[in-house]
Amino acid sequence: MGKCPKRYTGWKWVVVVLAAAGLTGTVAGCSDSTANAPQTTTAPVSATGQTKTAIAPLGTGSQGEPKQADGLRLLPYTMKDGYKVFHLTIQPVYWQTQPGSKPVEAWAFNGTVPGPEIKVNQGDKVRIQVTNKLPEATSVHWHGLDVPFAQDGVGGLSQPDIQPGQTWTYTFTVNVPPGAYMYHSHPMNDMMKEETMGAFGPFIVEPKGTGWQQVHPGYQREYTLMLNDSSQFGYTINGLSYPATPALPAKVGDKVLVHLINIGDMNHPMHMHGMHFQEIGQDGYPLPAPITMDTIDTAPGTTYDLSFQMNQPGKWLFHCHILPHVTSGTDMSGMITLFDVSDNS
Ligand SMILES: [Cu+2]
Repeated sequence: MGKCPKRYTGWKWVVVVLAAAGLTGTVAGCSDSTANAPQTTTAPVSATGQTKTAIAPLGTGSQGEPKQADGLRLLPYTMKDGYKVFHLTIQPVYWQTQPGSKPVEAWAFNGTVPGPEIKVNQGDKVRIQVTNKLPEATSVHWHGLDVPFAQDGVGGLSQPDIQPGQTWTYTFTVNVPPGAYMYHSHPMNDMMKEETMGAFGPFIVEPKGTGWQQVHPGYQREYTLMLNDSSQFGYTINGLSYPATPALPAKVGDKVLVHLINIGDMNHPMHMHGMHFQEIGQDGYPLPAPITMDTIDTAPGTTYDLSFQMNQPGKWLFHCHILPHVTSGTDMSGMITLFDVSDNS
């Protein structure tokens, strides 16, 4: 018997995806007797044996954060005592990877997969309040941000787990270079399940300064793309499967900064059509010299900062080059997005 891919509620949809991706052998050969069980929206039973709380209806859970061109929502903050104060709530919601697809359960920060984008400036003092509305304990790790140990977010090690109904506050100074980072749950137990269910989000550090143009001299646009291969959602970019992934607008002549983050369990070599790009940073830190390429092999847990010079009009695909990650039967699907570059004339 083969090893079953781990599935939670929404498993039937996952089986369909695997079948469409030509991976039916994995499913057929697995020893999970639930593979043919009737479809259910009943909640999984937590590690403590308790059934979970209700799942928020589809499209709810967001706190009204503005949606950006890359599909991510931007987390607002308030200023208090010199700190940028953010609030995240993690709770069960329904999520669709494309319109019309079966809603599957997600354990999402502020109702979205990925969670909302946190953007700060280098040197900022931040306070992030995390409210746990999951049926089980959680915590949040600030991946790559080099925070003090007590703020590292490892439940049972650097802090007690945040129990259901509790709010925990993280406080730290952003002392890493401008670039791409992320946050994800990191409890003592069930870390794999929580991340599989969507408990992650991007954390972008901008240079010091105010105003986008001031902190990004020479750039016209900035996007963040978070790759995931969770068994719950399939192969996605920013929680969506092509063709639902947003077409990223640009004009000929634009220089575009892209923060590329792999929160999956697999490598994804991302290939760009029509032009080369430069890798300028990795794990938030600048490279000694940019590397010019048209394909970047992204590793789990790793982030990349890329610079694109849009020099031709067209709808230029940017996609994983592992074909089962970008096809569904005969159609393109999954880990694909595109830059929609219009003529500047
Ligand atoms: Cu891939």
